[in-house]
Amino acid sequence: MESILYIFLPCKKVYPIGVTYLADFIHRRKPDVRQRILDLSLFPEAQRSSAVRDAATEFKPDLVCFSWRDIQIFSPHEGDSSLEHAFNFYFASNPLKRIVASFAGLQQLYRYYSHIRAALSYPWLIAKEFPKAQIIIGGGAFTAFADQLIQKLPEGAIGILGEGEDAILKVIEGQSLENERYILREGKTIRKGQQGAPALLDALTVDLPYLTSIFPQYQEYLGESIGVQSKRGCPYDCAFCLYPYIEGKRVRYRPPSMVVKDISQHYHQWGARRFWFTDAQFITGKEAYPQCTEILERILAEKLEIEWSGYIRTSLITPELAKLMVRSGVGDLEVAITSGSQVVLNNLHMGFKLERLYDGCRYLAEAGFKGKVILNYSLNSPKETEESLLQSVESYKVVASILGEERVFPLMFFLGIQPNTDLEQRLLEEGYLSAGYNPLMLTPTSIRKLLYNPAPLNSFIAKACLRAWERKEGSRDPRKWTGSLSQAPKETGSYADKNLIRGIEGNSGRDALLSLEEILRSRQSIRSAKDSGERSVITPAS
Ligand code: B12
Ligand code: SF4
Repeated sequence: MESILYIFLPCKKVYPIGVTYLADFIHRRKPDVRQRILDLSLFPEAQRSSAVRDAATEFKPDLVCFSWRDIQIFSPHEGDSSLEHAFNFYFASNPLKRIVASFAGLQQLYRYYSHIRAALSYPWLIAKEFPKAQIIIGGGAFTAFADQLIQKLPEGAIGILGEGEDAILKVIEGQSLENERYILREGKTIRKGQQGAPALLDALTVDLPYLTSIFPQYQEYLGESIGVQSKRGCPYDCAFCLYPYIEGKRVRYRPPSMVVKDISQHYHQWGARRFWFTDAQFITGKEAYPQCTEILERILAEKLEIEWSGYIRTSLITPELAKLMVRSGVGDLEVAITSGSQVVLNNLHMGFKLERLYDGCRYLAEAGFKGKVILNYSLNSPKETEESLLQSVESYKVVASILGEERVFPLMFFLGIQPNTDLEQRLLEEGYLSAGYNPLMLTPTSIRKLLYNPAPLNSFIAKACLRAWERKEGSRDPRKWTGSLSQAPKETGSYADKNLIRGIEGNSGRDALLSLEEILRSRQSIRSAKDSGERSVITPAS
């Protein structure tokens, strides 16, 4: 095979790092293979089919590699209006609000299904109009929903779960895919392969001038946050998380020199100043300290004045790392505290102690950290009680007292049930989910289940959230979110994960926690008044 066209399927604009790594990898091994990257997100919806057709006609690819990053639109967090509509629909006491929410929900469902239908139409277009081209498809969303999506793709399209470098190379060389995580549909039969040894990342580095030449749309990302991967894999077992399924549990490191070379090339050649370590987890454990330390030291040594961020286990931050993080330009951070109750955390196999998380925040504060922190809470996780909810409110207060209230933004991020996670397995066993359910099939009943917020605590958690969101309606928090995560610093609302910005600007998570505390305290005092009433009735007789 002599030519590959990579098509990044449309999603909210985000640097298509996966396809850039794939193209780079192939170029190093097969420099004669012609390659081109097409990012469909950058086209208006109506022009996407012609963009695919034109690129395929002009480029004449032997292989078309589709990269499907996101599907999720019913996000379980308050940065996304779909959660608010869903909560209004299920829990609002005002019937008018329920009706309005049901219309908004229908619109969202329509958008959700059209998004999937449109994304599927591009592989079908290639299959019909360019039948000689082999189709391969991969990416985060494809990996998450491979079993469902393969049924909807043209027969013969090869699906790859997780990393794609070796698989694409094998397809080009005509080698067997038996040792890769492939999925293939032949009529009604599905065939799957299992990955042998995952690729080592010791030679992975990006040749930016080459990339620039095959990705003419790169200019759209000048000034945006650029993704850089420093390792693959996560050894933890957090029950709701799909990342170890996607990347594997074994951590594979890229040499720090190569990671920083990537950053430095983007810095000098594209003028990039904001970076996101796309690792499932930047600090995967104590074993990762040498690599993380060297990356940050090299950023400093090369005088790269950047702002960076990523998913970071605050519980693993040491005083030394905190200093290096701050000096090398760490920006705003998103910290998944999940719950303020150690019992809930242990039940989710989170693998960290709250005290260590607080220590990490303390070290950051001592090192002069000036960024903001989004503190993600997954209220109503399994084993949640009224008491543990109050502990979550307390934990926010602890973090706010360490870092300063003006820096800490709690965000309600309910557990979303994803396929191939431990949580999904548990809920199937408990009968909460029924075997054979389709995670892509959204109905009012399934949405209610997949945004995990079960009875009996659900209604007053929802009440607290709705109360907070209503209060904030139309209001905007004066504090701007401008850290490293922002994609366009001049605008507001430009956090790299633009979906979260709503929650930050309104700081409504704080209100939701405080409302929850109010509701819980009043329930407690009603209960104790009732108890003492009962006791005073009993006492005279006894
Ligand atoms: C880092 C990250 C982010 C960062 C991105 C920062 C940045 N500037 O890049 C932030 C925090 C902004 C983010 C946001 C969101 N994310 Co995110 N994110 C990730 C994460 C952890 C890594 C993605 C990544 O860049 N990896 C590194 C690159 C090199 O890998 P890659 O792109 O996946 O490509 C590799 C493979 O997928 C494969 N591959 C890719 N394409 C192709 C094509 C072919 C043909 C082949 C063979 C292989 C192949 O090979 C590549 C190289 O090995 C993944 C989870 C994970 N561990 O993968 C979730 C993930 C991709 N995100 C996800 C989602 C849903 C989102 C959000 C929509 C969440 C939300 N609702 O708010 C938002 C919005 C994203 C957007 N479009 O704006 C989901 C997607 C699955 C789904 N349910 O649809 C994932 C899988 C997490 C999850 N929930 O399980 N995200
Ligand atoms: S939540 Fe983070 S630490 Fe836990 S398994 Fe997922 S990536 Fe790893």
